[in-house]
This record gives sequence, C-alpha cells and structure tokens, in this order.
Amino acid sequence: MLYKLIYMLHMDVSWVNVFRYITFRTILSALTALLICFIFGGWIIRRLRALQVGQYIRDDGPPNHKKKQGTPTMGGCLIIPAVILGTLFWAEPANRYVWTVVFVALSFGVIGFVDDYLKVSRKNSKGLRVVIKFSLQALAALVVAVFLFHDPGLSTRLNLPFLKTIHPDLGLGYIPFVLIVIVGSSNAVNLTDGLDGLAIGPVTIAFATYLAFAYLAGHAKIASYLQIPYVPGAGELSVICGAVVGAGLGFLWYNAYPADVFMGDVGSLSLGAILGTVALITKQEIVLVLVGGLFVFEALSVIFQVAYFKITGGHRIFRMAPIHHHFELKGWAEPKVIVRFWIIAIILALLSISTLKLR
Ligand code: 57M
Repeated sequence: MLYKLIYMLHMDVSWVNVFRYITFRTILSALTALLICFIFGGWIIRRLRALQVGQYIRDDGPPNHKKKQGTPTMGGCLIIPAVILGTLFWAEPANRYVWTVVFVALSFGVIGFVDDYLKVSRKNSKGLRVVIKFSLQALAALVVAVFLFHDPGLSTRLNLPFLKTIHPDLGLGYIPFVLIVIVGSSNAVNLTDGLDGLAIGPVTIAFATYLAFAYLAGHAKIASYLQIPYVPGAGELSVICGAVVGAGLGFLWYNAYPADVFMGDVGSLSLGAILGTVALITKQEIVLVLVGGLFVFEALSVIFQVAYFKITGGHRIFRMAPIHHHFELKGWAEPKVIVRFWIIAIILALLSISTLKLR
C-alpha cells in the first residue's frame, strides 16, 4: 500500500520506479518488520509481564525448564503484526495471494491466541481442547484449500523435486492435500517451539528459502529456465517472506537463550501455517519436507514416541519427545541443542535450493 502512495505522490521522479522491483520491496519489508520488533519488543515484553502473561511450565518436562516458569509468552503478538504491517506497506495490494497469506496468518494467529490465553488464565498447559483446536485449524485451512483449488493461476498437479517430467494431478484430492500441508506445518512448528530460539531460527531460515522460491516461481523466464511451475503473481510472496525473515530476526533478539519471551501458540501456529501456504502457492509443496525437515523430524519423533509408548505399554524410543528434549536429557546444554538444530536447518535449506538445478 505505502509504495503505491509514494508512487502516486512522486509519479514525476524517476527514482520512484525502484518501487516496482520486488527485490527492493522485499528488503524494505524485512527492514520494516525488523524495525517494528526492535521498537516495540521491549514494550510488549513489559506489557506481557505486567499482565502476568507468564508461561506455565509442566512438571513432567526437563528439570532445567522449571527456571523458565513465568517467562512472558504470546510473543507472537509482536511477530504477526510486524509481518502483516511489513506486508501491507510493501506488497502489491491487488495481489490475491498476499491476502490469502494474510488470512492464514490472522486465522491461525487467533486460534493460537485463544489457546495461549486459556493456558495463561487457567495457569495450566491445557488450553483449547485438542479436537476444537484441530477443527478450527482445519476449517481455516479448508477456506484456503477451496480458494486455491479454484484459483486460475494454480494447478492441482504436484511439482516433485528432481523429477521434472512427473506431475501427478491430485484433482479433488488437492483439497485434503492443502489441509494436510497447512495444518501439518502449523503443528510441526508448534511442537518444535520447545527451546529458546529453537523454532524462530529454523522458521527464519525456511522463509529465507521460500523468499527465493517465490521470486523464481513468479518470474516467467527464470521459472521456464529452471523448469519449475510459473505462478503469475507468486513473486509478491517474496515480500511477505521478507517480512517474516525481518520479524523472525527481530523476535530472535528477545527469544535467544536465555529467552526474555516465548512466541506462544499465537506465533508458532501462525508462522507454520504461513510457511505451508507459501509452499503451496509457489508450487514448492513437496520440497517443503526438505526445507522444513527439522519440523518434520520433530513431529515424527512425537508420533513414533507416542505410538511406541502405546504399543509397548510404556516403553520409549527417545528419552523424551519432541527430539530436542531427548538431547537435553542426554546432557547437551540447551544452547548447544539449539545451535546444532539451526545448523541442520541451514544444511536442509541449502539442499532444497540445490533441487532447483538438479533435475
Ligand atoms: C508445543 N510447547 C512447549 C511456549 C511456546 C504429544 C506431546 C508431544 C505434545 C507436546 C506439547 O504439549 N507441545 C506443545 C510445545 C512449551 O512452549 C510453549 O508453547 C509455545 C509453542 N507452542 O511459545 O509458550 C515449553 O517449551 C519451552 N520453551 C522454551 N523456550 C521457548 O522459546 O524453553 C518454549 C519456547 C515451555 C518452555 O518450557 O513451557 C512444550 O514443550 O510444551 N508435549 C511435549 O512436548 C512434552 N513431551 C511429552 O509429553 N513427551 C512424552 C510423550 C510424547 C509420550 C514422552 O516423550 O514421554 C514436553 N513438553 C513440556 N513438558 N513442556 C515434555 C513435558
């Protein structure tokens, strides 16, 4: 929006043309979101403390987590507005994909906010009933699924890394597929957010990767050269990815170990759902398993742990799931677990980018 205003007010000067470039607006979006986090971060944390929006730490968790009791949570109330403001300032307001992602950010953010609010007000780690939480997520994802299914710019065919010629058509199956991708990535990020900076680091890395994917998918010539699906208008999602990278770095400033604030479900559910939606619109939904490999691994560790626990009547594969707790209980210091997981996330992102050339 803002750039349109600048455009209109300064039509007669040549420098205004720079706002036409997505790359320039993506950088501005990242800097805007980063600045918003730096300006309001301290104030938000003080407000959350004053309102006693403190994290309740479960008794059955890793012993070293007890000292975190009362850490302000719902820091997503800083991240999501920063992302949305960065987007509204610098993305093309007529782009329907931009509004799709804004809808996802807000709907999953509200679900997470209610969940966090119930946990904080009841001083327990329960929150929304699981069936209600998942139903609301599925409903929000269904709205997106139906919209994307009918979108003229998107096909229901899958784009597989390494296999240029195979594009299986999901047909109506695309709708449940969208639900799985959006709800799955939302909850995978949610499960990962269990150590200081453990979620926001890899989220920032993943969005930096999809910033590139979105730019390439929206560029007809480059998409054709790389033989990836050309999605007219997907380039604007780079501006949103830029805002998430900026907000992610800004939030990490406060969430870095030892954390002054946690993002809460309002942050993790929303960021995960945005990632899934961007992956779907850029037609890079399968490679999301690689870009978000850390989140997949964290979620699988829980699924295998719970399944094995039930089948064997109480035995465990890991000392505790999700997998980051396993390494904590093995004696790794929390910062060591976090930074090593960031290194893995960077390696996965580099491998994902290489799939663009390897076909
Ligand atoms: C999401 N939330 C953190 C914080 C953050 C089925 C089961 C695996 C579910 C899972 C679960 O409840 N996951 C919920 C993870 C929580 O973080 C809050 O939640 C928000 C994200 N949704 O923003 O507000 C705790 O994580 C720690 N934390 C940090 N720094 C951060 O920056 O230290 C979070 C952010 C916070 C804080 O301690 O309280 C969480 O872990 O709950 N349950 C679990 O993950 C539990 N695992 C478990 O039950 N494993 C069993 C099952 C699988 C059989 C087993 O392995 O035997 C663990 N989680 C906790 N305690 N807190 C263990 C018990």
